[in-house]
Amino acid sequence: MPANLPPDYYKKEKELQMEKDPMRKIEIINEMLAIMPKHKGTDKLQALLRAKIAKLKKELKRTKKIGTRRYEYAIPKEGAGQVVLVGSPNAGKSSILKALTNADPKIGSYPFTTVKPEIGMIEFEDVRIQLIDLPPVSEETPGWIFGIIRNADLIILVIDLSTEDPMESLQELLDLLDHRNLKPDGERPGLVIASKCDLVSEKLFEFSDLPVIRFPKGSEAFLKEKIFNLLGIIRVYTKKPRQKFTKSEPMIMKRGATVIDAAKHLKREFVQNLRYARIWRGVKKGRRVERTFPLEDKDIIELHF
Ligand SMILES: Nc1nc2c(ncn2[C@@H]2O[C@H](COP(=O)(O)OP(=O)(O)OP(=O)(O)O)[C@@H](O)[C@H]2O)c(=O)[nH]1
Ligand SMILES: [Mg+2]
Repeated sequence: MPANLPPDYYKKEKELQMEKDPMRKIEIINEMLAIMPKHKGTDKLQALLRAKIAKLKKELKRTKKIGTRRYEYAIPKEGAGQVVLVGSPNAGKSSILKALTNADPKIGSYPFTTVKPEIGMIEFEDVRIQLIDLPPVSEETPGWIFGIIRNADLIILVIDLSTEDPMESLQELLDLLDHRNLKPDGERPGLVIASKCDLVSEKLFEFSDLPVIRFPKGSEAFLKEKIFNLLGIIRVYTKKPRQKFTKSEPMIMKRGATVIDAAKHLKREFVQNLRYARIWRGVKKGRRVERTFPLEDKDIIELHF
């Protein structure tokens, strides 16, 4: 990190991390650019921030397009994945958003407390995952809410265990999604959270198709890890040949990605020149691998062109 950035810059950087509104994000990045001293040492950082602005603008445009064309609405994706909380009124969705993120949604003991999507960021180790809390869904739910579900990478179905027939509620929810071609599948996986398990003593209900977990107080870390795993992503770190590895932000890739995919991610124009990679996995010594070698979460790679 360059040492010559003024303290105000870091303040803005923090503000940016917490901000959810893409329009405001663009404003903050512009303010960061204005504060930053302009010289060779900050060239890279300036380019990075400009690229961030371009990406945010593109996403905003895409969101608007989807909104007008299909009467659907998407929330710009942020972080390593986008996860939505779907469930009946009063099921405990907003409580989950509050427990897992920095968001502070309204929680009420009456149904239909949430009237618009609320967004928070889950921090899991060194990745951030976007979590969206939705108003409750039913047959009357407007189409744009289903548009948000369609855009998500993982659907969490929240079922209140203290209700009379949680299995039936789950089936109703699945039917509702199925009618809109939104049933969780390999492309868009699903997880069932059985909420309010402190109110009932029975064992967890069985549901064979989807993973089901309870969410008692104190199990936030477990749930975060589960969400990360279900997103089907891996983190890959890079190091430069003959230099010591210093941990920086990981590349987020789909599970099953290979060395060549990582090279494409990093230096698309030089991919054809990639000869081989060296890889560090766990405590093992670095070893040479071919271009088609499949990567795993937390691999460190060194590309040789
Ligand atoms: N005992 C208990 N109560 C819970 C739990 N989770 C949520 N609640 C209560 O259930 C009620 C509804 O919680 P919310 O998180 O607002 O539920 P929601 O699904 O967001 O509700 P809507 O926005 O109306 O759809 C509140 O009174 C919460 O305090 C839990 O794990 N245990
Ligand atoms: Mg709510």
